[in-house]
Formats: sequence, C-alpha cells, structure tokens
Amino acid sequence: MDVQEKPLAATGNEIDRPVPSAPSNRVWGSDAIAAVLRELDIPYVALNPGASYRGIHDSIVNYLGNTRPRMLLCLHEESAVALAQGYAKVTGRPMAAFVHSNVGLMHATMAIFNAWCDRAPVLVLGATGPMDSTRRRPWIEWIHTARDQGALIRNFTKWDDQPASVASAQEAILRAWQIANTAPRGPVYVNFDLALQEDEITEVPPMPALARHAPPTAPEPAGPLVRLAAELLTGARRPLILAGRGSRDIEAWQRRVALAEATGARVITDRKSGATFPTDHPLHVSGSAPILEADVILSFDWVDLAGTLHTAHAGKPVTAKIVQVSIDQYVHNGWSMDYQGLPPVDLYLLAEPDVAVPALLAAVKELRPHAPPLPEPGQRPGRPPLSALEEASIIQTPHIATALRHVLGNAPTTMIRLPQSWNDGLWEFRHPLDYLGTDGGGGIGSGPGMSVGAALALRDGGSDRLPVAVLGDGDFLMGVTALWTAVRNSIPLLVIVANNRSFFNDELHQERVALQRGRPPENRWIGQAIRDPDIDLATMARGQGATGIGPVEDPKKLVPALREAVAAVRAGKVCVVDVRVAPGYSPGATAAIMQQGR
Ligand SMILES: Cc1ncc(C[n+]2csc(CCOP(=O)(O)OP(=O)(O)O)c2C)c(N)n1
Ligand SMILES: [Mg+2]
Repeated sequence: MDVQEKPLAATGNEIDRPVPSAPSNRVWGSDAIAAVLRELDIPYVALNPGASYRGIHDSIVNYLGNTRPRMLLCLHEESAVALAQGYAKVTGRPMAAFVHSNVGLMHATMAIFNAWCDRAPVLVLGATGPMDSTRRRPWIEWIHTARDQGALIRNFTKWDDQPASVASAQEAILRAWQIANTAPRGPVYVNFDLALQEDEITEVPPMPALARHAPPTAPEPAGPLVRLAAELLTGARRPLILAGRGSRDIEAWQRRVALAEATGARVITDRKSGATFPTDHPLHVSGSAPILEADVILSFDWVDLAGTLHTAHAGKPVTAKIVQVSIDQYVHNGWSMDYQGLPPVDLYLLAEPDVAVPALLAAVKELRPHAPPLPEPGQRPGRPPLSALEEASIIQTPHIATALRHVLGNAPTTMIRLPQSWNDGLWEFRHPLDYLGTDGGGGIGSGPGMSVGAALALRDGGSDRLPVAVLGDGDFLMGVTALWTAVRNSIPLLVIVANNRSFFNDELHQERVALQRGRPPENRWIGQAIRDPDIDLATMARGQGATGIGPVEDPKKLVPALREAVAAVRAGKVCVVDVRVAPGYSPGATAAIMQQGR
C-alpha cells in the first residue's frame, strides 16, 4: 500500500487550522527550513513543543498553514518518535518528529533506539540554543545548548547534523531524508540553531530539485552469486528459509511465497519482524527441528541468525550451507550490538531480501521449472475453542485471541503489536499488513505510541483493516498518554490490554534466579507486581477522551466486551479494553523469554 500517494482522509485532518497570516514579503530562516519539509511531502510532524524551535514551529503553523506537514501534538517525546516509527512500519516511509533541546531529545532517546533496531526510517528534528553565546538569553538558552547535542543519539542514528546556514539546513534535511530512506533504513537527526531559525532573510532560497536527490535504487545482488544460491537451493534435500525483515509490500510477499514453493523450502518467520509469510501455508513451520534438519538455509535478513543457529544446534557446529541475504552490515557500528552474533555464511548476497527474491526466483525456475509438490499441512498450534470461555474461571491471554476472532470473523485486521504472553499460532497472518512486529530495541512503553502511528497510516491509506494492538499493562502504562493524540486526531484504534497486573516478564527472571540460588521463588512478584492499588486502565483511557471498557475479569464477558469495543472503533473511536489475565505465559513463550532474556 502506498499511503503517501493517496490524499489524506478528511477525518481528523480538519482540526488545528490556523487563521491565515496577512500577506507579507518578509521571511525568516525557519520559513526556508520548513519549506523543505513541504517539498519532501512529509505528511506529519509529531511533536512536543519547546522554545528552542519556536521559529520553525511558527513557520509550520503560520507560513505553511499547518498542512503537509501537519502537527500532531504528543504528550511526551518518546511517543512522538514511537508514533513516527509506527507510521514507518506501515508505509515504509518517514514522517517527522520534532523534539526540544536538550531535554526533549533526552526523552526521545529510547524511541530513537527502538526505531534504529527496527530499521525504521524516522526524521527526528531538533534544535539548540544559539551556538553564538552572545545571542543566548540568560540561563534557559544556556541550558538549551550543548557542545555536541547529536552525540546523545549518534550511536543509534544513521546520520546527524547541525547546519550553520539556511542553505546548509535545507541540504541537511534533504540528505537526512535520503539517508533515512536508503536501506538499511533508520532514524536520522537534524538540529537547527535557534539563531538560524529566527534571523530574517531576504528571500527563501530556491528549493533543491528533488528528482536529483532521490534515495538511490537498492542494489541488485551479483548475478553469479544468485546463480550459486539457486544451485544450492535446488540441490538441497531439506531447504529452509528464515524469513526475517521484509517490507509490507504485497507483491514482495507473493514473490517470497513463490520462491518457497519453487524450491520446496520450509519457512520460519520471526515475531520481531512482522508478517513476512503466510503462517497457514503448508510450508510454514516453527521450532528448532526444521533448522536442525535443513541442509541449506536461506536467511532473509534474519535478526540474530547466529543466535538462532546456535540455539537450535545447542552450540554444536552448523553443517547446513548458509546463504545470507542482507544489507544490514552497512549500519553496524562499534556502539550498538544490535547486529547480534557473527553468523557462519557460505554465500553472502549483499542485497535487500525483497530486491534479491525476483532474481533468485528466476534463477531457481531456470534450474527447476517444475515446483515440487507441497507437503501436507502439519499440525499447528491454534486458539482455544470458544467453549473454553464458558469453562474457564479466569481469562488467559489465548482467550483474547479466541474472543476477538469470534467477534471479527475474517474481517481484515492489522495486529499492530502483540504482547509477550501471546503464543505463535493464536492468529493467522496472511498479508504483510496482518502483523507489524515488535518494538525493535526491546524498549517497553513504545506500544501505545507505535500503535497510534500505525493506526494513523492505516487510516490515511484508506484501509478497511481494523487496527488492533494487544499490549502488556506495563507497556501500556509507560506510554499511555500517546492515546490522547489518537483521540485528538480521530485515529480509530483498538487497544486490548493483556493486564496481568505485573511486569511479569521479569517475575520469570526473578523466579529463575531464586531457584538457581535455592531461595524462595514465591517472592518473585516483589518489585514487579502492579497491584494494591490496582490501576483502573479503562478510567485512564476515558480520562483522555477514549472509550474505556473493563476491567473484564469474567471469561464469559470477554466476547460482549470486545464486540462493544470493535463497534466503537468501527465508529471511529479509540477504545481501550482492560482484560485482566492470569499471570503466566505458555511454556514456549517462557522458554523464549529465558533465552532472549529481555
Ligand atoms: C524501558 C524498559 N524498561 C524495562 C524493561 C524490562 N522489561 C522487559 S519486559 C518488562 C515487563 C513488561 O510488562 P508488561 O508490558 O506488563 O508485559 P508482561 O511481561 O506482564 O506480559 C520489563 C519491565 C524494558 N524492556 N524496557
Ligand atoms: Mg504485565
């Protein structure tokens, strides 16, 4: 879906219209800077305000009329950036987030790290007090100034700049946008000097020719290597595809499926990377066994290939031939180790998987024109039956899937986020927009903001998908005020909180440590449980103008509660359902947490 090609939906975008300014020939530096955002067709700037960028703030409101980009006021910088990450997750493109110096950027850091690890393009914009100290207002503008503000986030952004003239500021935005949009994508930061913004200029310099500054076309993998990979795949007895990072593009999805079918490769997907392959396809598998059995493994930018192979083989050497298709090493640096372990690779196709697949598919079809027969679909984990809701005395997270599926039928849905207590198999993914993946950097508190940004992109794309986020209560509580931005801007969104009244993931860690040390594991909840007083999440939602339902404690009340919630969201509302779930993960989820050690 190409969200940006389509006109913005009227809903929610008619608010915050400024009164027009009187006609004038006078312009300021910040007008020229803001004009580049318009030129780049940046649709939104999520922000929390600050005096350090009051010049550009004025330009967006009064020079550009608060349209393209339009402001989305956020109550915390962390949600402003998370919103932009969620938007990028759906569209693949950056919107902007504006953060105040230095404190706003400090608030934003975790969200920028999440976007970095998620390889999500985000244009982070900020400001500094004047670098010319003679122009600083006493006290506050000294606090707004740092020698090298970008150093705060340089280790987990692709590029940053603090331009020293209006023309160089325009160029910096253009370069930042180009870099953010070049794979491996990621956040970039441009920091505007207050004096630069506020100095009057004689005229707005001509805009750079965008066509001559487009992001480069992604490189194709080398032909002979593609041929070698195809030979390996067609000669394999048990080929396996690890479908890691991939785009939300439906055609790329279909080609991925075609490649798996042409080679007969089984396919494993990754919760971290969103939907990349139909989970009810006969070739879709899970667990360690297919990895152990494989003689050729094709990794599509799999997050932590080394760790996955190591775990499946319990540390023993990997004998399968490994074909890695990834361009990710271009953003690896010496600070962030989100690059994970160094995998053994026999054949390295330095290309984005979505770019490599057409060439691989053509080469495979040449070598083996007839696809092997599809296997019989295997036994898959599923949802509890509806009757489980009648029989259970307490709600478990899987019951949420059962009730939601019952209420929705097969209506198109985007699972924006799923909590850790959600098992694979609870929901089928049949389209790249069926599920958007995780936070990226493991930063709790990102769920609400990311969900609002993704729901915004779905709304503007004219999607008929119901935007659903199932969040942990800890995640919800840390980022809850992001919901106000959704209400304010009429962004329909269903948030279901799998509320175990605990930072439960860490209870499991405490239990493990206590058991290892022969100490009482029943103390695991201390410093973890969010109880006494229990927090009324529905009231927190209502307090921000959203619909709040719950707490739902009785399994029999889950279906009616979700029915009411879905109706509210279909009517354009933001709705939060507080579902009190039993603390506990499935054995599979618990093992994953212990291994991945969040
Ligand atoms: C910013 C941040 N602080 C702390 C953590 C450590 N942490 C990982 S998971 C988790 C618990 C999350 O609680 P919740 O969202 O309620 O999910 P639950 O584990 O209860 O299912 C915490 C605190 C983190 N990942 N990020
Ligand atoms: Mg919890």
